[in-house]
Amino acid sequence: MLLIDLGKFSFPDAPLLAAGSFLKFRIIISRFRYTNLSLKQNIMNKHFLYLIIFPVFSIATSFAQTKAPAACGPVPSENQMRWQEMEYYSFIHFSLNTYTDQSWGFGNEDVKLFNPEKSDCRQWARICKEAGMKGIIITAKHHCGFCLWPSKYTEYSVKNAPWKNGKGDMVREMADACKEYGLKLGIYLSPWDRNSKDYGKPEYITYFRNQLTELLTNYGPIFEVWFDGANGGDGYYGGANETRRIDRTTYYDWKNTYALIRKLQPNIVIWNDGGDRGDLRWVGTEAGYVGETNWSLLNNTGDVPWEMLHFGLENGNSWVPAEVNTSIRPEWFYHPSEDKMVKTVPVLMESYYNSIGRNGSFLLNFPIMPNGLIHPNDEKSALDFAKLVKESFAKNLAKKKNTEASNVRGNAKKFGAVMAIDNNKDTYWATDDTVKNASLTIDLGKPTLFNRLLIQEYIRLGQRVKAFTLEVFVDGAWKEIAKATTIGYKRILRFPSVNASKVRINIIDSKACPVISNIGIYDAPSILDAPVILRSNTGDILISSNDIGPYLYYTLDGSEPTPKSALYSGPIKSKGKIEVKAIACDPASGKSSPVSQEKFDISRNDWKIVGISDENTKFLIDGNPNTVYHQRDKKMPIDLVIDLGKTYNLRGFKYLPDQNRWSAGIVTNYQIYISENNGISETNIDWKLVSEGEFSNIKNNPVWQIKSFTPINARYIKLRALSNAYGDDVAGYAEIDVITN
Ligand code: FUL
Repeated sequence: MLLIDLGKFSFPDAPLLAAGSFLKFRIIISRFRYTNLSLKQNIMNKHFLYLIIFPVFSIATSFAQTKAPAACGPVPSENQMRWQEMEYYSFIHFSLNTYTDQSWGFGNEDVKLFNPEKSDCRQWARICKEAGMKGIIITAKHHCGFCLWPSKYTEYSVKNAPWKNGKGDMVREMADACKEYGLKLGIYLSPWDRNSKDYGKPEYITYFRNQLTELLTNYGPIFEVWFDGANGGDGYYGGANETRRIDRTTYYDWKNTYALIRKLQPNIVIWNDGGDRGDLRWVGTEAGYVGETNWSLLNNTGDVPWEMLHFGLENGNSWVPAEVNTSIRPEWFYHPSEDKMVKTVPVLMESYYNSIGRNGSFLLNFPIMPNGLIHPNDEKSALDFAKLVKESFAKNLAKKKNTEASNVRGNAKKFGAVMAIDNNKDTYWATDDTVKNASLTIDLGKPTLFNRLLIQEYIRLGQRVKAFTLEVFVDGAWKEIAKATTIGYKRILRFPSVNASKVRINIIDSKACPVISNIGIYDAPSILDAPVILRSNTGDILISSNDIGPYLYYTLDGSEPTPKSALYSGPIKSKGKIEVKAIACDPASGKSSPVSQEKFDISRNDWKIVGISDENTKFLIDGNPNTVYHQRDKKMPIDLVIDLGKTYNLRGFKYLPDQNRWSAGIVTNYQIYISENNGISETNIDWKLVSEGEFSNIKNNPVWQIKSFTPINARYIKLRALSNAYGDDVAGYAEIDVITN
């Protein structure tokens, strides 16, 4: 038998095919073994055999090495793939709540309230299109049960509203506008219906499916259906006015409901934060971000705790990617009080990087005003945000640059490093099967400024990468500037601008050989908003910026800061009165932000909240506007007494109300008392009223409230809350401060 020296051939991954080929060759060669031939003839035959075997073998092995990698774990369906590539789309929240200033309707709100005299779905579609979105999901029915389309199965719909004399159909108008603007249409249909008399009974499931059938049959292709997780509780329920609880995992019989949906709309994706696993998952927060580590996997059965929603499940057995939903305002429905609370471009940009930039999609909500339009503030923010995204990713600096990889699958051209920068989403750089640790280097040709890395896996073969680093070549040496975990469909890393001639991406851990379909290097404009200046109760001055990259410069003597001023590198110790001014500067362009400025009075280090043992009182004076202390255990008027630690000559008082989305206890009417008395017992402090009145417009504009009074010596102050913006017995404080003479 003729044995072939396998050492002459390289089988880097010992692929099965090659092993199989080897067996076949042994069989062929055995057949050529003629024992009765002369030695010369045998030698000739042997040479002849090598001549045949070499080419055949080479073809076989190279075929083995250039086969695409096998899928790693679950992969997306075509519907999920199509959805993932949409990346950015909108929610529209519009219902009777819009007219009652509520978040959730009870189900008994009068249909006659619905009369959007200027309603224009084309305005919504135009804004979404101009904002770069690819679709719109409309709240066809929210929890109150009111239907934006004339459903055959209920009277609680637009057909009984004054709008268009009951002849209107908002879902139809939305569908037509989407078509006109080239957007896809999605439907939000609340499973919970606080109007329906049947909610909680088996009959409701028929009603729910009938409505789904109407929506998924009459309005053309629907890309996504959205089933809210809020299910059951109190409600009107046809006049019963009671609490109805359901088991959201079983009540809706999702299995059969899903079958109906897929029959009616085969190309749809199902979002469900309730029962059976849908095609997409919630990320566990409505604040607009998903975990830095984000696997597009979950298990297809079992509970999904918060961590799984937020980070996915590395070894999950089902492809369930993340959709990041948030509203452009604090609330989902329109409230006039939020007209000045529309998210700014830096805040939206943050959500962009923490959703699309973290392997998720971005679902941004527009609340519709009672007149039926999107508010101009919301439009402006969304369009300015779109402009910045466009500018940030306008020019891929890696395009057409020389690229090489430490390993290329089978040394095959079609898996070469260049496939990651060829702007073709269907080609990719891949390594041999055993190589899970590999680098790709892009030579930019000359020192080039950049601050963003965009990287994508070819997820049709599963999500693989567990960790990677980014190095840059500066001044003749490699320097690591970023380290991250998962990639998935798309990952964007932000870092301060660097001026480097080469970029190296190191995949340092992967579930299987990495398969990278796209890499981009960008120089995004810095977001140069005036920095935020805070002082903690220990006196530390903290300066922060909305972007990763700009340098922060400050002064403490009231002078204007410039890039020659002190560079902020961490908390600055301070005592007593101080004025801080700061700017953010982009080192690359040299541009500066507007100046921000804060005046701080005495340090609050020695302050004590008198008579309250709750440790959350620290939030009153921690210098952080986002932390709040609420007094909830007393009836109005509610007193808050502070011992300043020693006597000061006071001339004013400052109050910052709760800044959070579900703000509570915004004090509207107040009295301020002071006392010089050193007695700590609340009863023997001898109080003097120094200021009283209202914090006007505080609910609509919850900024610092400053009240001055005639200077007076005092060690104790008392803020008496007489009423709050909601008429209940809560007093909330983000910060309290005093002004000394
Ligand atoms: C939540 C709902 O309860 C809100 O009202 C809103 O519709 C949001 C998108 O989902 O869970």
